[in-house]
Amino acid sequence: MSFTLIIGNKNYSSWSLRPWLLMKQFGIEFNEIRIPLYQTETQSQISQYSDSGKVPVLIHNTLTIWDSLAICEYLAETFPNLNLYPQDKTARALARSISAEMHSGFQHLRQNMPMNCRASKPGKGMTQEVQKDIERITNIWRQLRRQFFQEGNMLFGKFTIADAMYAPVILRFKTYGVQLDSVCQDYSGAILELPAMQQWLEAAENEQETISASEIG
Ligand SMILES: N[C@@H](CCC(=O)N[C@@H](CS)C(=O)NCC(=O)O)C(=O)O
Repeated sequence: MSFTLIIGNKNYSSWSLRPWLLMKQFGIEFNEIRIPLYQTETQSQISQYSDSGKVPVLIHNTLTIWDSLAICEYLAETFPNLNLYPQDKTARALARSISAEMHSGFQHLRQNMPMNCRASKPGKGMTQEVQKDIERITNIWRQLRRQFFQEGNMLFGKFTIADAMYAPVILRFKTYGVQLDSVCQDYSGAILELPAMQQWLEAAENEQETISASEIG
């Protein structure tokens, strides 16, 4: 099987991190093509792979799949034995719900605290609406950690698509110094310690491009 994942800058591309981390965590091998975003040639480069004009894009043999959640779900179906979503149907429904909620929501957080792995801007970007987004996210984490703590240190015990979907938020919380309680801190710490996350952060550190819209504050 041949997979190629097209991603954006590791420092900024929150959507790219999701399938990238998922594939690394489950040992699904892929070729990586990185396209720096918002440069003159970005759109023509992305259009070689997808008409969506956006990354991530996954090429699997002759099939093109775009949009981070669609890619994750496609991989879950392609590797049913790996349990990319929890095996239990009830847990899987929950994992799908929170993944979809992340995919379509939390606009205030996204807008005011753009992912910028290299930066440290404690206190920047906080508004009442952002605070509400953070409260919703941390409530989800607390509830799941209570429910699944015996099975491991990820949201559903073992690493699943849900953790991949929330990984960029953990990087945002780190950059903007969002204060977390001990449960959420432990969960964030466990994600940040994953070798694949460390690898992503190291690569982000070494990138040269900057995107001014993400350098707010
Ligand atoms: N909902 C899409 C969003 C993808 C997206 O917005 N990607 C951004 C980078 S993080 C992008 O490609 N931007 C390039 C552009 O708009 O020119 C997904 O989940 O993949």
